[in-house]
Amino acid sequence: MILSKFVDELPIPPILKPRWKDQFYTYYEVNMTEFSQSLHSQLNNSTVWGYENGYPGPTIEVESGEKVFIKWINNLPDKHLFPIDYTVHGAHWDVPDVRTVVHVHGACVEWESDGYPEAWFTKGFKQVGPYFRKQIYRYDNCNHACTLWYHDHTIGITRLNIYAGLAGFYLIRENRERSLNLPSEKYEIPLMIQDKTFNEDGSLYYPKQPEKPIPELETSIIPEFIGDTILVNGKVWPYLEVEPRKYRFRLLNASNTRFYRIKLDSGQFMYQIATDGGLLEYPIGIREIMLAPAERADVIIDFTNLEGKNIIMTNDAPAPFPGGDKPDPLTVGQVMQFRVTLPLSSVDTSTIPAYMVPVPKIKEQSVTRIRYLTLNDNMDQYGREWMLLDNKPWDAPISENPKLGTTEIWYLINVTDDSHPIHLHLIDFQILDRRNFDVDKFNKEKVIEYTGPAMPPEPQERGWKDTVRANPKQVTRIIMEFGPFTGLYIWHCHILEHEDYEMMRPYIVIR
Ligand SMILES: [Cu+2]
Repeated sequence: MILSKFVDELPIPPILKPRWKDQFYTYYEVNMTEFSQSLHSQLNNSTVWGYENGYPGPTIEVESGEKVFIKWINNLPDKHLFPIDYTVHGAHWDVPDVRTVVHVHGACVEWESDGYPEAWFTKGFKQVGPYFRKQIYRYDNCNHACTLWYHDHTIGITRLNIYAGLAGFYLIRENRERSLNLPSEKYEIPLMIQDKTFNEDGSLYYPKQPEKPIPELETSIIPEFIGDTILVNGKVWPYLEVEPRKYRFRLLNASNTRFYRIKLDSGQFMYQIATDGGLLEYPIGIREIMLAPAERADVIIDFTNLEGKNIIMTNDAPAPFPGGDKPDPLTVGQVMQFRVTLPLSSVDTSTIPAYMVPVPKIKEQSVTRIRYLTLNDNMDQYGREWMLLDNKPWDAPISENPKLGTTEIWYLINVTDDSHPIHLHLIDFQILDRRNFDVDKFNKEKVIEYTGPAMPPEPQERGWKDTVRANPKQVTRIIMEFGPFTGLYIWHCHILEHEDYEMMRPYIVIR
């Protein structure tokens, strides 16, 4: 079934209203429910899951430093929308099918409120996972202004819960950013990009088995999910009417596996102003931007003098990345359309500033510990791909235990053929460099022999990051200071099919 492109308007998720707000703190309640929603006007409504009856969920907007409490409430039915593989870690027969736990991606947050994958809970908190600590999460929002997002993180079924619709934006604001006079209010729009596949009846499709089925299993996890349709903010190939002026877009790749290399078919520049962790030192003009799952980029697009033009946001990243097929330019090679059809409602006084905020480089001399961590590709007892971090499964004893306030460098040694977006909870890091190395020699002798020079991060990555593309046959080095909280966090690949099986590890920040 081929759906027409650019026939539905881009939805913009509403801003969530707090239940309580005073000078000391803010309190929200967020319900997770199942409902039906139109994802394209030529499709029957689809059954989805969402926060506050919306997919994507409502946007949560907070100030930097604001104390926020959120009660995440599971009001989902007992039956899952998608087939569960009970051989996957944490998703065995002994736990209920429908479990949830919410993680604010990129949040500086105490561990008990971070959404640890084994801190899941069911409807009415009737059953909870072994690491469940509290019903009401506390967020200190110690980040600077940035684009974060909240999403499900339940052990063994994250890929299914997010695919069902459990994701939304979480924006942190700050006067430092307001003073820059960037495009704001209705000229500031979040764009959550995802890929999905539909059944004829309009329901969402998620495979029960990989392309080469596993005969012993009724349902098996797949090595990656690649959808044949692109959605932005929960609409298939939407359009957005814009005024001939500057806009700020907060781009988020919330797909299971698909990477996007985004361009405008007008060939014009986008001005990137922020990375995962907030503003860059200065805007950079770019013609394309790469976004792996969970990566964000804030860009300003200037539609001035483009009255009457239609501009398509395109994608030419192979899927899976980088070894997969190039996207069909007529379908998944397109993301959405901008129509410069609205009259200019007032003079555009917003600016693209020459300088934004300091982004001090973390000094390599301050490092107290270096860790060498491999990204591995193994095979399980069914002959399936079994991707690991540091060659250890989720359940192996904790091996990464940084001390509070110390700085470490992690060498992400990728011996696989895929690019893996590696995400650390709690902290933001900086990318030092990437470097090709001899994989065969490493596999045999466990020594890194570089085969090329160290390559600095791309200009679009030279800010605070919480997710980094660790490319195949490269060593990617990141540097970070651990804090301000101690406790149990995780690091993982953000390809959801990898994270569920089982490219995810706990780490602990100790005193
Ligand atoms: Cu991965």
